Amino acid sequence: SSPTDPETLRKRALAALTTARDRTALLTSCVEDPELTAQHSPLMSPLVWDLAHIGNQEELWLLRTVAGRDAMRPEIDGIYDAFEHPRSERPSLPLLPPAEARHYAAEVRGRALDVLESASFQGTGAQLTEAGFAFGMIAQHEQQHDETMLITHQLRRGPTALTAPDPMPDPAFTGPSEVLVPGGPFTMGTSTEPWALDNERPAHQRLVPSFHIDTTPVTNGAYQAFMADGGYSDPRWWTPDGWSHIRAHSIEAPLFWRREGGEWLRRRFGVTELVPANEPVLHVSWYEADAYARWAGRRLPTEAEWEKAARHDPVADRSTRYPWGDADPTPEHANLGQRHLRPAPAGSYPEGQSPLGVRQLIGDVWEWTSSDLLPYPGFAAFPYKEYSEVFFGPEYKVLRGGSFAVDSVACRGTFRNWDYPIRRQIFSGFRTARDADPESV
Ligand code: AVJ
Ligand code: FE
Repeated sequence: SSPTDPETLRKRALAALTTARDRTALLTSCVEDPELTAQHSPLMSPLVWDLAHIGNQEELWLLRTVAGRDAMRPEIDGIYDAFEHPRSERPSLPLLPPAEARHYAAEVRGRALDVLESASFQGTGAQLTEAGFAFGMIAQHEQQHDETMLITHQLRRGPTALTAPDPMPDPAFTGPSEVLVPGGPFTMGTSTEPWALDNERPAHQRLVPSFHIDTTPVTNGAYQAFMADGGYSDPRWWTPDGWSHIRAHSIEAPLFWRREGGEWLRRRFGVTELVPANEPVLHVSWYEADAYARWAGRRLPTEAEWEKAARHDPVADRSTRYPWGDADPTPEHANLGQRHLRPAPAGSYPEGQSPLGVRQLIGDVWEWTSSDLLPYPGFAAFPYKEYSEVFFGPEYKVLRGGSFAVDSVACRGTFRNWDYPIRRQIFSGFRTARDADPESV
């Protein structure tokens, strides 16, 4: 549940910031310095840009805005402003070299922890520090970049730099393939989660008609059936934009897959392996997810359907923070936090299932929804328009539920992620849904 007493929140903020920095340190020390400044993909920043950008955002919000300090290095702000330079151009900027970037981020962190120690989390006019929000926001920002940096590692060529144990397999899942979510209103979004970001707010009622949703994310095995049935060469399954995109780029399989000797292989963090049939499919675009669903005679869930499946407790008739209730995630609930560098087999994590039995809504793979990223009724940009507001509109599709690569501080039933429908270097998968038959309601 969500604590409100200042000392608990202060400890929580310290732990969240420390966890994030440990992960950042690992992601930026497991390769040699030249690998930090290299461009591994035009889709991504050099790792050393993420590192100093993490420090720069922390300086901007915790030192300058919360504590009213002067800029430490005003001349670097432009370089680390994500809106000034597209990712593809960042390698040619005069970036702080690795040692300087580490030093800058560490210096900011030292001062930020002093600010945290003395910050008042209550009082009038302290909207940014209320319940430790600014500190939680900065921990979430760093963790989001830690996921981004893990994507850069996945795109990187050469031998693996990161290893982690595989998820412990649960007994193979044998339950029903879909679950009926009865129609009716539910509470979407939140007004009480202390560190929820602006786009998750406020809580509001949504009427969601009855629908069925897959019990687990769509697996590689199911996706291969779509491929074997000629899914990538049949325009019936694709939106016009999706069809022209896969044709123009000769896309015939998920990213990182390759066919060899009649088998599908994939490259995962520098290692090539057989595609595991029972694992949720990963590295598919919204176009691919949408086409698969149409081929299967189904559709992607709307964002509201996804959140109702993940949060609505039909017995208590209220929305919970997570599918399993209000308790913070543990390793028994979900595959989060880069503990594993892959999704767990479909049907894993029985302790993390929803009251209706839907599994793996949190963790494993980000799930594409059919919805555009739009503000909730009553939305107010906070603390800056560039976090969410500038992205609202039909260009971006919403992803929900988090992946194995996201930390629990940046993952909850209300958390919203978004990307262009062509993107697939992200840790994206999906599940499908369908309208309920009138008789079953
Ligand atoms: C919400 C994941 C789309 O990575 O562009 C990081 C998060 N915002 N720094 C992104 C973010 C500012 C954002 N996503
Ligand atoms: Fe950022």
